[in-house]
Amino acid sequence: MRIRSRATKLGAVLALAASAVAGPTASAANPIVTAYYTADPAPLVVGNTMYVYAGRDEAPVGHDNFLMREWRVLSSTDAATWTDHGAKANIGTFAWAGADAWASEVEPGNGKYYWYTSVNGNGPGWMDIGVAVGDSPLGPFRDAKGGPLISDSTPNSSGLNIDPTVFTDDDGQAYLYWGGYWGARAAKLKPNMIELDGPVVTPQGLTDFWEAPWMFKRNGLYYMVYAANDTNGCVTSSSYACQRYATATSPLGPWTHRGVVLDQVSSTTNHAGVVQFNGQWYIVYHNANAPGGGNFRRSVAVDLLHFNADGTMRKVVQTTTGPPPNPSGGTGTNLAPSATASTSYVSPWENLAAVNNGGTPANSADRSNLAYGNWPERGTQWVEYTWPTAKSVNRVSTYWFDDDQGIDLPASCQVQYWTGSAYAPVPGQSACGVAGNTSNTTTFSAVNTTRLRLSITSKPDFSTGVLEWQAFQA
Ligand code: FUB
Repeated sequence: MRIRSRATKLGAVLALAASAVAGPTASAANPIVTAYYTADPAPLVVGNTMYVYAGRDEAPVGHDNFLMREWRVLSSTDAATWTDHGAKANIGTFAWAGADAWASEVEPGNGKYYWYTSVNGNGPGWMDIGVAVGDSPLGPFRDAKGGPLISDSTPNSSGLNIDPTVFTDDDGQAYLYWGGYWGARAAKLKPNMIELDGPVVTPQGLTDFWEAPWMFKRNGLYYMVYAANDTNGCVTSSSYACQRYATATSPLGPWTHRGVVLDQVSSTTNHAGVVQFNGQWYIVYHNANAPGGGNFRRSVAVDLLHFNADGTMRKVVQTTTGPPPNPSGGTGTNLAPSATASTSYVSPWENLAAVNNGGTPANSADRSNLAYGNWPERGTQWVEYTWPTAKSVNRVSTYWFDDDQGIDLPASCQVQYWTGSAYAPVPGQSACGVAGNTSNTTTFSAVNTTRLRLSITSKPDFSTGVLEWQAFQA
């Protein structure tokens, strides 16, 4: 958010129709939508689907301010091709609001979906946080409260009450973070998800926080990604912003700043959300890259996000291609971490733990999350997962190791399962891909088994290796 003057209120209730027709957007590239402009994306995974909730930038060319009146929904089952569901909420959703459908986020709770929005209320002050509720990720959504959840009159609220992010911990406690103008704020939510439970606190350690917080948890560690606009390694001009991040061992902090995860983008504002989908982490953000784009005509992009073994995040590579398709066709649950791995052979200096330690390799030579290799063995070798009880599996994803020395990409591979008396190829399997620098997905008819095996055949004169092997629940 760069505009510091109060935006013009659009007056009484805008009975905005849920404009624009829902339909396939079918983009497998960044930006994911070019038919219109989108901003402030908030991803949410429900079952096999990733939803992205985003505001719509309607500013005409030359209009030097935000013009935003509705929030839209897109969805994907592979994080590459997107379906446009149109506008599912707008300023008219909140009878007490008048303008500025700014950043929002949807959070499940009580079997419903709560859509927390930045919106310009008609009362005193400027921006407020409203909350709508719906019975499904696509709504229909209605005002859940009949007034703002956060406003300028909320004790200890931010200098600019925008950009809500809601995170629900494993114990069911939901936390609201929000804020702009360098003022991050946090509060617990009551189980009804529409009232604060306790005071508004000022989180500590979010170094150079400017706006746009996004909270998530990975391997027991809390992460906060947020926009900063400092010139201490973030941006060269504070008109722009990067995404810094911090981690904490408890949901209200204190936070430890970890660095920049997303550099400056082509729009002045920088707003991102992070989500895990089908075993892969993604960052969803906006830029000005669509034709005719600009600071008030932004567009949503999706790219892969990679973690190091110590939990730090690697800087995002901003692409125009977007991520490769990551099809679901199952629950999306990766069963590999709960399996015991075994192998026909592992080199003493390599590590079988690599295959199911949850690493997200940056390329096939990336040993930062360990590597499994079977040099000097050649021919057919295998790695296997064993579960104490039978699992229903219908998809695997393999990231091959290639050290550019004795270990090379395999000549071929096959997925097999234990039938109870023998190993057999999983039925109906798609090609067992052997490409480097990517995840190779193989789908098959679901098998119910306690043992799944990846049979790997090397090229002549080479051994083989694996950086990560995921097995997904059907
Ligand atoms: O889209 C309006 C504002 O710009 C958002 O609320 C901020 O996060 C920034 O992206």
